[in-house]
Amino acid sequence: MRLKRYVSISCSIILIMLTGIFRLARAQQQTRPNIIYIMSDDHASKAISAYDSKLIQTPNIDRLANEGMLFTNANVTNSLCAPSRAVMLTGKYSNINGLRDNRDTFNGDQMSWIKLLHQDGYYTSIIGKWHLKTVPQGFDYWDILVGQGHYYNPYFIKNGDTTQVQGYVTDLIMDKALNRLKNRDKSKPFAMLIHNKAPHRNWMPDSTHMEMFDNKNIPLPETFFDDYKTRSAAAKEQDMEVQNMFLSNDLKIQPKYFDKETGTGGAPANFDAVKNWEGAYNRMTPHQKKIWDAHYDSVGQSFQKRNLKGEALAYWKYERYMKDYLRCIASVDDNVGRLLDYLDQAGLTKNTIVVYTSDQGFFLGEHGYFDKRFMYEPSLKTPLIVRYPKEIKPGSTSNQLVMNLDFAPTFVDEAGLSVPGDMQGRSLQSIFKGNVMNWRKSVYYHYYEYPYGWHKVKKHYGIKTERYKLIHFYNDIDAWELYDLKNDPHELNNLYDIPAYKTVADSLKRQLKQLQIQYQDTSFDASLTKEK
Ligand SMILES: [Ca+2]
Repeated sequence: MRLKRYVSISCSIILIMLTGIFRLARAQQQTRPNIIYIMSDDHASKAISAYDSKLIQTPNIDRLANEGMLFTNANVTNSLCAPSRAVMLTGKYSNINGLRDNRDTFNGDQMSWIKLLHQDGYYTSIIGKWHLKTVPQGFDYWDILVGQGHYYNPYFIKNGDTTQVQGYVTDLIMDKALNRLKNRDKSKPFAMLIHNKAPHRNWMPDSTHMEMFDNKNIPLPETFFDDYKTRSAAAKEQDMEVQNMFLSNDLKIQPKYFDKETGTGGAPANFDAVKNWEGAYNRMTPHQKKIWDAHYDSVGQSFQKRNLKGEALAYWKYERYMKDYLRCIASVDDNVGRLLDYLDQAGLTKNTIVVYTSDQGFFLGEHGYFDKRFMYEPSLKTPLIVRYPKEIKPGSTSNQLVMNLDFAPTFVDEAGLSVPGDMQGRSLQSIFKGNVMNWRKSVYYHYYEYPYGWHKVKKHYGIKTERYKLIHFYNDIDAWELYDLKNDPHELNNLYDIPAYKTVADSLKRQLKQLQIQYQDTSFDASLTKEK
């Protein structure tokens, strides 16, 4: 009798303990954070009012900053679309993940943070621009743009099937993301990547923003008419200048309003700008064209009448470029607002990490440039805002040297998993919580896309510390540049040949060598060879 009771009590205790363990496990499962990673394409920090309110107001992206953390010194490892995406997924530099420039194909068989979360029970999805050529792996659901994607009536590939969808790309991407969030497997935490095409070239606004900025003068950056004095040939020999933008493809002037193109557009020799523009224009439906023409025909007529030359033409191009670029961002911001409203309504705000970033920065006329690629600040730095109420104090700012290399380890860490030893970035969790002890003091950069492709920016690598930046351009040039970022934030004075800075340069060279060893980037050929 006694034994029976003893067994019965013991069983009850074990049952209670097991129930408790199961409950705890389920609670942990439910409290693992959801992750929404929004990445726009070519969105410079200066075009987000939380960073700088001179160009545009972005109240919805600013809301994320007000409720989360704004990073003022987030850097990319290789300022170009596809390489940046490969780094984000793998947490590894281009030399390790194998995608060095836009010609390369991503090896999807390698490990990524999304695969690790998927294997551990996350519902994973990606909507929007993919640009890695191979089929996305590690996603329960993928609905991606074909190639670079189009602003109007783009093609999407949904889990393998291609269809053209009528509408404006930024709205369509968010429509699809919201639809997927509503129809996801709700028993699991989720990780969703929302990748905008906007504000990538050729900057075609939607109908509701075409007149925005019509009566506004866009301030010209103080370095717009740069003479590249003191800098190496690299700064001068690029083909990145706003004054060389295409009238048709970039600035949407119909060919009937000009005799010939007034620039190279930074394009390879066989690129036909007019044909490309006509292709983009003819994607629109008759109704969309009518709205488009009602605005842009008068722009073309005005251009034809004015017969602009020299600096006046360069300034006109800058304003045309910037207005359309900013209008595309206005759509992005509206759609971020739709997402944040949904998260509130669905009760997901508290337990969801929301990231807003870009695949790199972008030149908005600094040094006379557009595009990216250079290790100079406007393209090296990328906007980064993270909201996660459980860890991040609202309205906080971090000026630490963080990188796009850090996304993969951060998401793995936040999901409660061990960060693989071969990921080269670091989890940002300690920074989210306000602890910046032992954070990195320098970042390493390496750009490869030369001489093929666009814009003729020479291959280069370099180191940036909190104070200085040292860059080495190589391949068919052997040129070093050194900047004091504190006294020369616009990077106009190359100090490399100044004797007083030799000690600084030598020290940076030693640190650069260490970073190349740390990131296993020592086997490339930095000699004066013309081939890759
Ligand atoms: Ca990009």
